[in-house]
Amino acid sequence: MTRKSPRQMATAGPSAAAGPSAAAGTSADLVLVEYPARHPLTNEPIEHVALLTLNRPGQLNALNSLLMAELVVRLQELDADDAYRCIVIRGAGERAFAAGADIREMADQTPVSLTLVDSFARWGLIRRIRKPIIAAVRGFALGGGCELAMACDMIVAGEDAQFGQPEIRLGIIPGAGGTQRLTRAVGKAKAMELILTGRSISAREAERVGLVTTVVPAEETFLAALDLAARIAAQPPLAVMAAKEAIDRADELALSAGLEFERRNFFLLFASEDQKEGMAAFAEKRPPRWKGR
Ligand code: CO8
Repeated sequence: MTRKSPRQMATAGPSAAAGPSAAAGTSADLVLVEYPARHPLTNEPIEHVALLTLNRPGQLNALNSLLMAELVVRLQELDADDAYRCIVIRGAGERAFAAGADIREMADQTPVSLTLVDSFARWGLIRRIRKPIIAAVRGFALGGGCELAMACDMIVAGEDAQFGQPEIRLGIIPGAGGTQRLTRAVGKAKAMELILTGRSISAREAERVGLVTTVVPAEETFLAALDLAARIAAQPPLAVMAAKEAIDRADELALSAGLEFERRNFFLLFASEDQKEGMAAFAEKRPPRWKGR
């Protein structure tokens, strides 16, 4: 059953379901929520899938601190709600996922103000979300926008997507994981070229170098991301979480420690009802009914 917190009730109504709005008034408007996500053609709810829309289309969804704070709160709410098993993030409009951190907001910062506010700490909280997150990217995913897409677990890119870390052209460097995640995703040689020149790459090049999961015609991006989310949400949620956790360790641990981590998660899942159900359903030649326990 779908549970809604008062925050969710405030923005999950018909206006959110109808699609991104052009004007963002309150901080809640900066991230639109759809719980559950609805199929854009049939309007049918997509079971266990939630949709978040970055909603500053007039600024190409530039990530200001209010938007980032709202995004993290929404992700944490979804992570804590058993009704949702997979999350899709997209940008409002067709021009951008997000064209970076808000440059106007950043322009007058000092090392002291950045240290005191430490808004980048929020990015660490995104990493702790245990449910899979899919970025549906159309148009620009630049700077912080590219970093946000990379902080998600998978990227579904439209053919019109452009990925890049142009910070160097502003006299700075990526600050929310770009030098680390891009390097892990595409290797040092490519990451050096992209970050040191600020060049953007097309969706096809991003696919070639291993940055994105799949590339689809631009107008099918959202649908393809929802379809992927629905296929993941149909899997046993505990196993999905355990798999995500183990895959994430591949970037951080030595192979022997990563294998050990995987083995422990594997053993643990044999304590779940879903493991019994999955194997019984196989033997009985019927579809499994997952409980998430
Ligand atoms: N910040 C603020 N406003 C932006 C941003 C941005 N990053 N990107 C676009 N906008 C605004 C423009 O100012 C413009 O607003 P207005 O109409 O009020 O002038 C509106 O969006 C439309 O943009 P353009 O008119 O520029 O549209 P174009 O089609 O001509 O150009 C571009 C599109 C090429 C994407 C261009 O907008 C651009 O170069 N944007 C900046 C891209 C960039 O440099 N991104 C990196 C920013 S730095 C960064 O992300 C550091 C990350 C650090 C950590 C993250 C913490 C959150």
